Amino acid sequence: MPQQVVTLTLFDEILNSNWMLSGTALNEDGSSDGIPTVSHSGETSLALTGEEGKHVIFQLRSSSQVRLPRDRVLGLSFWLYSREKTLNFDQLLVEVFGSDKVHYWVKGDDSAVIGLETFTGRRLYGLGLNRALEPDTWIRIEILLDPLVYDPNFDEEPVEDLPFEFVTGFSVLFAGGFSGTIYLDEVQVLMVE
Ligand SMILES: [Ca+2]
Repeated sequence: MPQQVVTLTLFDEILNSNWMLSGTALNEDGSSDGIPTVSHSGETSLALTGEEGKHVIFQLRSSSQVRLPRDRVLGLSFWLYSREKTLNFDQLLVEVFGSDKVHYWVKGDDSAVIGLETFTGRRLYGLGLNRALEPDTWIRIEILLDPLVYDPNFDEEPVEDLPFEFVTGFSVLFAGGFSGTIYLDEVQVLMVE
């Protein structure tokens, strides 16, 4: 029998209560004052504003009702949009965080780190996307963990296997040259039942 894929939605109109957000790409007061509201579905999306180095981290809370065992997590998906500027796929990096100790995100959890500062990172051009994201265009990004390896232009050593127990979070990082606002909508974890 084929495996049933289930999706857990982290953000569509609001952030799912199992998750929290932190990071320098969020608006300071959490409001969207001055930032146009756009959405792929519903009324809103998550606006991220910044330039190189700014980021957001989706963190699974210790009180989370769900757990994300690595062997059941297929990956992540979200819709991505830039209203005014072209976004090149080397200008955004996605990192996945995992733990061998606990099922939730803990700052500085290095139980699953194998000698590298960050767990794993992949620029979007590493996802088979080979052209820039044009302004005013939504595109669905899907990041599957199994084929995920270190971006050779970001980290030096490719790691084919990601040996950890739980997925605990992920981050989206402005990686180079882009400054402005991007939007994420329908942010989901893809799992097998
Ligand atoms: Ca939405």
